[in-house]
Formats: sequence, structure tokens, C-alpha cells
Amino acid sequence: MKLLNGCIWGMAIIVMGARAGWAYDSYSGGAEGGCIDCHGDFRGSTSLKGTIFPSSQNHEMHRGASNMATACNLCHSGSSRTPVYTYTSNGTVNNPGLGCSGCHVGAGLRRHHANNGVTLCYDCHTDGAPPAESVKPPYYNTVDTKAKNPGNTVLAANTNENWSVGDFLGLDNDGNNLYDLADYAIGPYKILKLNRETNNIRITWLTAGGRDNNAVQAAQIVTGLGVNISPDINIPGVGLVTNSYVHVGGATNSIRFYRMSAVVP
Ligand code: HEC
Ligand code: HEC
Ligand code: HEC
Ligand code: HEC
Ligand SMILES: [Ca+2]
Ligand SMILES: [Ca+2]
Ligand SMILES: [Ca+2]
Repeated sequence: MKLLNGCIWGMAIIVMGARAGWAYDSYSGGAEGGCIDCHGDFRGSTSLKGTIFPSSQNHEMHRGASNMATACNLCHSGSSRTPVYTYTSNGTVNNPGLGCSGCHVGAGLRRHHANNGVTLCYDCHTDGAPPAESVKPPYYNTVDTKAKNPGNTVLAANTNENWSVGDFLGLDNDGNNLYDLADYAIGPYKILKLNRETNNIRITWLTAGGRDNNAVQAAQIVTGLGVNISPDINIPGVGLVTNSYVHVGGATNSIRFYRMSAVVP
């Protein structure tokens, strides 16, 4: 298996650039703009990835008792409800006040924006490599919220990162555009079996929906350079998937070693 994402713990370093004002540090921002410019009112239904919020409100998905049930003070500051900052909040006796970044870890969130065409975050921020999809954000799995497990491995509503309606897609915590089980830091990627079918070999492997650019490779010696013998394979959907590919003529060769490759953004 060849993976091009050397998942390394990163330090998020913020170096402020030339833009003055810094009103962008809150949801609604100010002259500089803010999250609201694209995401709309937090108490509204706008989603840029087609998410449907319970009660048609992003706010309710985050705070509602039958939803994520996040304590108000994990996001809110002071005694006034606005502004809501991305990086600071009152916190509680159980959690420091990290604002949105207690769950949406900055470097990963900005990389997700960049990988979806929004590069303006880097006008002000400079980041190292984000923590991997598997790294628990500080607020997860604490008494102040029902959000837990960034791997989001269970296809069930109202657990882990599944709080929206009708989908089991959580967050792309490290920003490489691979969500949850589709992220190679979380979901399995391994050959399960090789079967002879007359002159052919069927290669069967375990993977996850949401992965693109997978390929079966073959080599003549175990340390050999793998050569793609399949076209690029994209796996649709969400969750664990068993897939297979037939190597035509594979059983007429001398010894072959098979492995899987993946190209990771
Ligand atoms: C210029 C427009 C723009 C601005 C400003 C913006 N976003 Fe986004 N945001 C997007 C787009 C586009 C996506 C990606 C949609 C997708 O994944 O298909 C996104 C996705 C997200 C997601 C989903 C991440 C995931 O893992 O799926 C979160 C959370 C988010 N934004 C939070 C924020 C916050 C917080 C701010 C303010 C600091 C902000 N956004 C500012 C455009 C914007
Ligand atoms: C996940 C973070 C988060 C949590 C948890 C949260 N809020 Fe909010 N809340 C926000 C954001 C963001 C806004 C919109 C702020 C803006 O647009 O400037 C907001 C707006 C509000 C407003 C409207 C403020 C105004 O003057 O327009 C009220 C009232 C409010 N929240 C109350 C609460 C209460 C009460 C709780 C707990 C039961 C709570 N919120 C939990 C993030 C949160
Ligand atoms: C307690 C953890 C937690 C906190 C704190 C938190 N979020 Fe979230 N947020 C999540 C999770 C988990 C999701 C994904 C829910 C889903 O897809 O089912 C999410 C989803 C979102 C989305 C929706 C993306 C989409 O369109 O699908 C936006 C926007 C967002 N958060 C913004 C914020 C902002 C802004 C703050 C701070 C004011 C904040 N969040 C604080 C956990 C949190
Ligand atoms: C105009 C400058 C500016 C832009 C553009 C900007 N930010 Fe920020 N951001 C700030 C400032 C200032 C802070 C607070 C600084 C601090 O953490 O001390 C901040 C803090 C944050 C934090 C909390 C700290 C952390 O890194 O964990 C998050 C998350 C965040 N920004 C996300 C985003 C995202 C996502 C975008 C792009 C959509 C973005 N920002 C664009 C100025 C900006
Ligand atoms: Ca969802
Ligand atoms: Ca990811
Ligand atoms: Ca996740």
C-alpha cells in the first residue's frame, strides 16, 4: 500500500499578515469579513456542502439537547451573546474556552477550505501540517458536548460527528478532503483474498466509500516497483466497502505480488 499522506503531528503556527483590523476572528466578523459571508446566519440553514440541519438551523444542530448538546459557553464569550469568536470563549469548569477551535481544529479546517477552493484563510494564517483525522479535538468526548470520535466510524445518527439529517458524513478534520472512514488514518485498506478464476486472478480488498484514485498494482518480486494493472477506481458512498478487480490472464503468469495504491490529496 502506497500512501502519500505522511500523517504527522503538526504545530499550528499563526503569523499575522498585513491585513489590519482582525475583525475576521469572529463568526460575523466586521469590515474584514467573517464566516457569515459564505456560511450565512448561524441560526439559518445555509450549508456549502449540502448538509441538512435539524430544525433547519446550524445553531440548533450544535446546541440542541437532542442534538450535539454543546454547552453555550464552549462558543459564547462574556455575558453578551455576540460576538462569537473562533478562538476563544468563556469555557466551563470542564473545558478551557477555545471557541470553535475546540472542535474545528484550525489548521485542518483551513486546509479543508483551501482544498475546496477557498484560499483566503492563508491571507492571515500560516499553518504547519494539521493533526491527522484520528486525533481527538479538545472538546470531543467531554461532558459539555455529545460530539466524540473524529473517525466517526459508526453509520448511525446522533453520535460521534453525525448530527445533521440524512447523512453519515461528519467532518474532514485534517482537511485532506477524505471524511471519516474514507481517511486512510481511520478506515482499513487491505487485500482480503486472491482467487483463481480459470486463467484470471480476482483480487478482493476492504476499503471505504469516498475514496478516489485507488488502483491494484502488481510486481514480480515482493520488493519490486508496483505497476498499476487496474484503471483508477473510485469508491462511491460512505462506510466500509468490499471491492474486487479481475486481473485478466493473472493466473497464466509466473509469480505475481499484488498490492493496493492510493493517491491522497
Ligand atoms: C469564502 C467563503 C468561505 C468563508 C469566508 C468561510 N467558509 Fe467555511 N466553507 C466554505 C466552503 C466552500 C466549504 C467547503 C464545502 C465542501 O466541503 O464542499 C466550507 C466548509 C466549512 C466547514 C465544513 C468542514 C468539513 O470538514 O466538512 C466548516 C466547519 C466551515 N466551513 C467553517 C468556517 C468557519 C468557522 C469560517 C470562518 C472562520 C468559515 N468557514 C469561512 C466557504 C467559506
Ligand atoms: C457551536 C457554538 C455555539 C453554541 C454551543 C451556542 N451558540 Fe449561540 N451562537 C453561536 C453563533 C456562531 C452565533 C451567531 C453569532 C453572530 O452571527 O455574530 C450565535 C448566536 C446566538 C444568539 C443570538 C445573539 C444575537 O444577539 O443575535 C443567542 C441568543 C444565542 N446564540 C444563544 C445561545 C444559547 C443560550 C446557547 C446554549 C443553549 C448557545 N447559543 C449555544 C454559536 C453557538
Ligand atoms: C462541540 C464541538 C463543536 C463546536 C464547539 C463547534 N462545532 Fe461546528 N460542527 C461540529 C460537528 C461535529 C459538525 C458536523 C456535524 C454533521 O455533519 O453532522 C459541525 C458542523 C459545522 C458546520 C456545518 C458544515 C456543513 O455545512 O455541513 C459549520 C459551518 C460549523 N460547524 C461552524 C462552527 C462554528 C462557526 C463554531 C464556533 C462558533 C463551531 N462550529 C463550533 C462540532 C462543533
Ligand atoms: C483577516 C484575517 C483572517 C482571515 C482571512 C482568516 N482568519 Fe482565522 N483568525 C484570525 C484572527 C485574528 C484569529 C484569532 C487569532 C488567534 O488565534 O490569536 C483567527 C483565529 C481563527 C481560528 C481559531 C484559532 C485556530 O487557528 O485554531 C480558526 C479556527 C480560524 N481562525 C479559521 C479561519 C478560517 C477557516 C479562515 C478562512 C475561511 C480564516 N480563519 C481566515 C484572522 C483571520
Ligand atoms: Ca453530517
Ligand atoms: Ca480527512
Ligand atoms: Ca471526521
